[in-house]
Amino acid sequence: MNKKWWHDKVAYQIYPKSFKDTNDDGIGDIRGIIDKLDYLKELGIDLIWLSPIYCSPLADQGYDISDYYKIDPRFGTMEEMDELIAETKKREMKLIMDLVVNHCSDEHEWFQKALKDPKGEYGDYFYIQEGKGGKSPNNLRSYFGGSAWERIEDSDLYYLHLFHKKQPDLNWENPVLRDKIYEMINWWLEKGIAGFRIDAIINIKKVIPFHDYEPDRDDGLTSSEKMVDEAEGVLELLNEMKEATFQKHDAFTVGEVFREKKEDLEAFIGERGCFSSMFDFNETVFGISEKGWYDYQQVTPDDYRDCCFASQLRSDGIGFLSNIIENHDEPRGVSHYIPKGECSDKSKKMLATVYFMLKGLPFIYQGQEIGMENVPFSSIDEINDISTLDQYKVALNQGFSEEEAFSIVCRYSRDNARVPFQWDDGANAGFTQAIPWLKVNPNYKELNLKQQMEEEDSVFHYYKKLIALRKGEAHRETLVYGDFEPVYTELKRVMAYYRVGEDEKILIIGNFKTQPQELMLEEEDYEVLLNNEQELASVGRKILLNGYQAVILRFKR
Ligand code: TEU
Ligand code: CA
Repeated sequence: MNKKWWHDKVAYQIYPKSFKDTNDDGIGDIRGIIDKLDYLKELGIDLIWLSPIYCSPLADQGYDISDYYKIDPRFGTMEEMDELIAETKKREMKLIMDLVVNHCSDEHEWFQKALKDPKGEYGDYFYIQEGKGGKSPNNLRSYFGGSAWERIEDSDLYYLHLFHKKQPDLNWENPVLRDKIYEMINWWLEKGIAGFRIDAIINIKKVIPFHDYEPDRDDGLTSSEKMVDEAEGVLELLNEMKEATFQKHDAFTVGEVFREKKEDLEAFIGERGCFSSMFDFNETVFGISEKGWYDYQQVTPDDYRDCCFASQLRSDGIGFLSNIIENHDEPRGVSHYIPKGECSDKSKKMLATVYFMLKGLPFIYQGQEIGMENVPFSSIDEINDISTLDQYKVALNQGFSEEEAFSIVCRYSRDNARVPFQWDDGANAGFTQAIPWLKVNPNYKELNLKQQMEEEDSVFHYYKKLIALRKGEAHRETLVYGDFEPVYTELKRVMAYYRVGEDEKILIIGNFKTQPQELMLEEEDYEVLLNNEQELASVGRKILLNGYQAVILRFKR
C-alpha cells in the first residue's frame, strides 16, 4: 500500500455551535475553537473536522448553506477563519471542512433566483418539476419526514428536497452547477484547508425521470433511500469531482457514505478511489428499522463486535475506513454501545480501546474524550433537532402516546450529542456565560474536562494514552498498517483482535461483561502496552479479565 500523509492521523470532530462560546451569545464560535487548539494538541489530535460554519439560516444547524464563500456571523468572520487555518498550521495540525453539496439552503441566491424564474438558468440548478394531477411528481419521503417535494407557491411546480424543505437538492446533472461547486471547493483548498468531510454525498445521483415507488408506510410514501439505492452512476460524478478538485491538492476526503454497493468499496476508498476514506456506519445503523429511527433497538455487544469486524474484513486490502463511536447525528457512543446501567469510567475506557485500534482512521467526536453521555431530556420542548421532531411525529402517528413517543425518540436523538461541551463545573459547564442554545447535560458537575485533567486515571487521560500509543514511534507501523485478525470470536461479550505487523503482533481485548472472563493466550511471553486497570491477573498463558477490563498486549513475532 502506498503511504499517504493522512494514514496515521487521529481525527477530532468539532460541532462548532456547541464547542466553546467566547462572545456570550450562547452559541459556540470560531474564536472558541482557536482558544482550544492547544487543548486538542495536548490530547494528541492532528486532524480536525469542522462541521459547517458557512452562512446559513441554521435550519439544519449549518447543513443548509446559503453562502459557501462566507462565514456565518454567529460563528465569526472570514478573518477569524483565516486565523484558525494559520493557527492549526502553526501547530502542525490539519483542518478539514464539511462539504455540503447534495443540497443548499432555500435562502441561497441560486434558489432564490430559481424561484423567480423556474424555467430560467437557475431553475436548472435544482430539481423543479411539474406536479402530477395536482400531486407531487413522485411519492418519495424526505429523510426528515413528509413528502420530498415542496410546491412552489402559485404554481404547479415542485422542488425536490431529500432532507428538509429548507434544503433543496442541487441538480448534479447540470454541468454548469457542477463547475460552480468545483470552483468553490478549489477556492477553499487554496485557502489552505487540508480537505473535506463530504456530507450525504451518496444522495447526489437521482433516478430520472422520477417515478413512483411501492409505499413503505401507510403515508403512501417511500423512503428516499429507495431511489438512491436504485440510482446508477454516482461514482462517475464523484470521480469527476475528485479530478477537478481534491486530487490536485493531495487533499484528504472522508465520505459520509451509506449503503454503498458492496462491490463498489474499492471505487470509493481503494488506491484510486474517489475518496481517501469513508465512515464505517455498519454498527451505527444496526438496529434502525424501516419504520424510522425512532424504532431503533440498542445494539448488543456481540452485534457491535460482529458489525465492526465485518467492516474490517470487507475493507481488508482495499483501503482505510474511518472509525467512530458517535458523531453529531447519533447518540453518545457510551450510551449506545454499553448496555444500560453498565456505563462507568471503566466501560467507557474499554469501548474506547476496542474501537480505537481497529484498522483505519480513528475519529473522536467532541466530548467523547471525557466520556460525555446521552442527555436526560425532560420534555419534547427541550429538543431542537428537526430530525428528532419528525420522528416524534412519526411515533405519534404509529399510535404511541406523547409520553412513549418522547421517551423512544430520546434514545437516538441527535441532540444527545449536540449539547454543549462540558469544560468545567461552573455555570453552563463553562461553555458560555449566556443561556446556551441547547441545554447543558445536568451531569456536568461531576463530568467535565477540568476535573478529568486533574484526575490521573480519568477517561480523558486514558484517551491521551490511547492516542499516544497509536501515534508513538514504537508501534505506529503495526497499529496503522498492520493486518486485522479477529480472535476469540466464540466468546460472548468479548471483543478481541490482533493487529499484525512485521515483527510484532498486538492483541486488543475488551471484556464487555460486568463479570470476569478467562482467556487463554497464544503465548506466555507478552508485554502489556495499555490496561484500563492497575493489574492484569494471569497464570502462564491464562489471563483473567475483570468486568469491563481492556488490555493491549504485545507479542514478538
Ligand atoms: O447526514 C445525512 C443523514 O442524515 C443520513 O443519516 C441519511 O439519513 C442517509 O443519507 C440515509 O441513508 C448528514 C449530516 O451529517 C446531518 O447532520 C445533516 O442533517 C444531513 O446530512 C443533511 O445535510
Ligand atoms: Ca458565540
